[in-house]
Amino acid sequence: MSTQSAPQDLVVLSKDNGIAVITIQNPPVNALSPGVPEGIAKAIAEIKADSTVLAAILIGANNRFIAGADIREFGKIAAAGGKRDSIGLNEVLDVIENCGKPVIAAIDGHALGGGLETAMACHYRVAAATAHVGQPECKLGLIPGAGGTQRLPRLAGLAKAAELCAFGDPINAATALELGIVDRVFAKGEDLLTGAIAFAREVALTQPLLRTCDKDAKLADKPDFDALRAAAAKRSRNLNAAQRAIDAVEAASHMPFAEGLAYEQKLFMDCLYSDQSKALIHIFFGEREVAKIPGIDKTTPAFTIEQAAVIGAGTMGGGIAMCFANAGIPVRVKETSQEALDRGLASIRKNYANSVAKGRFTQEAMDKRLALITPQLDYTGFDDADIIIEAVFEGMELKKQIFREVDAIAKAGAILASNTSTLSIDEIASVTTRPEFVIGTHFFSPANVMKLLEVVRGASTSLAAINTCMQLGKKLGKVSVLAGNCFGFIGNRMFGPYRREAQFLVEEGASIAAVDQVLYDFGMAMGPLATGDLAGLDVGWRIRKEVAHLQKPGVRQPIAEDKLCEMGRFGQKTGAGWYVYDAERKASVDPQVESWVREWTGEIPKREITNDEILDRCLYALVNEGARLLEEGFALRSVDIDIVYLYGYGFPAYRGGPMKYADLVGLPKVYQRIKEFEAQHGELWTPAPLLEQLAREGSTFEAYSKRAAVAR
Ligand code: 3H9
Repeated sequence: MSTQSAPQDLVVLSKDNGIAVITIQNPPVNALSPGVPEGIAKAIAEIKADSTVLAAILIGANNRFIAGADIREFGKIAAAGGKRDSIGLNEVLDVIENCGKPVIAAIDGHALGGGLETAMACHYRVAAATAHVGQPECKLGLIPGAGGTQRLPRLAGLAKAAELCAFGDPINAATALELGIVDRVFAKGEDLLTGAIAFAREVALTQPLLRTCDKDAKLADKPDFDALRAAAAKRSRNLNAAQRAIDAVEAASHMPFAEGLAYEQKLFMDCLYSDQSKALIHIFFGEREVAKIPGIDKTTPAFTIEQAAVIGAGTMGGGIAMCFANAGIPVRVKETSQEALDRGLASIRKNYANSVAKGRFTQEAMDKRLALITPQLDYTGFDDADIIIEAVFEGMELKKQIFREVDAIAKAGAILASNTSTLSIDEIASVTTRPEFVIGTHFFSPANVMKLLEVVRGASTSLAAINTCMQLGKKLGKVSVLAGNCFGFIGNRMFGPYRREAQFLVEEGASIAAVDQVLYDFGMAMGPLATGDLAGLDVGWRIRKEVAHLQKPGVRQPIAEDKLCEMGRFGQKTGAGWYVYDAERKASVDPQVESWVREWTGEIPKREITNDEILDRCLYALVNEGARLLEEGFALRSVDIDIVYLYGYGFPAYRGGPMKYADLVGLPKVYQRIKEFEAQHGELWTPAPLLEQLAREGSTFEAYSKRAAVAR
């Protein structure tokens, strides 16, 4: 056997008995970074020239095929006006397809994006049973840019190709086989390379050599592309890439391959230059970055959570208990009365039963999950728990009382966590004998659904406790973000000014529906007032009463929500809040509310308010507070704030989160607008010093975060 390495050993070529093996070894995911396409092209040239080689296998090292283009390169390519450090992937795929000898892609792990495109340019594809393939580019605001929209329809048909490119979800090997994307799947335990070599001899060397670009049979069946575009618009609201991906697949239905490829390339480049793609790539890396905490590395201990306990079986407590049960972790749930306990358990059961009815999991799985939840009225077994999470309503005295009690019974090393959404972890920790094990684990409602876990570190919280909770979040299927201990932490501290402005706008004459619609059209999952109704207006009302002594006299406060709460209008749960709700919780505008607001705020002059003002006031209130949080160190990086808003507050991923959005708008512009608001509305709009500084420097929050990380 002979072995030869291509540039930097990213691609290794070996030959054995007439079969060449090209191995990509670019850890961790074998992305097509500069050097890899060149290495493949060089290996193919060598195979072509070597008359002893009859066929070639293309495989990835470490049981991974290719995770796609190197996403880190896209920013550089966009900034350089399309210039790349590497040869274009299309050129290399052309070389593979026209090799003249069969090339077989052997897929293990993932063949995603450019990875699947590379595989499709090969003459055959074989896969391990555990492999996945997909065109996830739209999740990065892109479309496939190396023939994916042209070759995939030729293998899987136009409709399936459009769906795979526009939704971006990977499929497993069995489905890929069914669709014709792969030609053979090996059973678990079979060696992929051995199987691929056998396939080469048995099939590839006995059949005429066919290129994917020539396979036109499946293009005859044309789906309704407009219906596909409508479905994509419903599933991925405002996502340009999903629409353009379908346009490109549609092109395959009426353009020759080369023309379709050129059309795809044009759309790909348009997407690459778009803000949506910059935002989504920021989110891709951000999701991974938030797990990186200065001071925590592989040597930092993390305790295994095998037993959990939750205090409170209300909406939050019940949801948190479900998170543990869903992850297979036994959990005790304590309430103070049988009635509250029964209510909490009934709600958990109903929730699970809904999931079974919708086919999300089986009755058997539901029974298993329920069996992991132990309802109780006392602290029995709490001394065995590795983590105890308090999830009672927002009242400092009650929380302190509970922490005194659990401190007395919890075992040494157990984590004592509070699900508080605003209150001081340090003050709570102060009543315990183990502040290093006291931490905030702020779940978002509904806790069993929302992906965010805000982990809040107190002044004394140990790195081990933080590490444990960050890892626990992962185990519970959450994205964990570390926040510092300030009022409202990251999410709710920013949410306050955001919702304050939404209310002020109504008090100044904007309609309730207009405020919500503008933010919804921007891409938020819900408008700010409707969100208040969903979460319960009483939650904020209770918190405002708790912290009333901290309010600065003479500074304007919103009035309407307190008044609505005094009337018993807490939102969806009472059938009325900003809106009125029918039995199915469908909202309608209640014209009375706007006239009440006019009455309650008679001294505030009413005026026409533009949609631009609604948007800027709500979003820049978020940004200004985010800038303070960043400067004060309560958020580690601007992307941490973005991820909190994405997974906790329904901020659209294609806007990148509030801080990335501001970076993309341009901080000088954001700063100018905030100065205008300051002139009109006073000190609530004083620009954050960091925003002022970065605007002056023409910099961004992202650049500041990178500088700060280097300095740490
Ligand atoms: C594309 O291909 C366009 C084409 O049409 C071609 C056009 C010309 N690039 O997720 P993990 C990093 S677009 C660069 O934790 P897992 C990741 O940041 C691309 N880096 O592992 C992380 O770094 P760090 C289409 C990448 O095992 C580390 O690798 N492809 C890339 O949980 C480990 O990642 C995609 O969108 C990349 N392509 O999951 C696939 N991928 O350690 C994107 C990962 O510093 N990737 N990294 O934090 C994935 O979905 C997952 O990484 C994967 C593995 C499922 C593959």
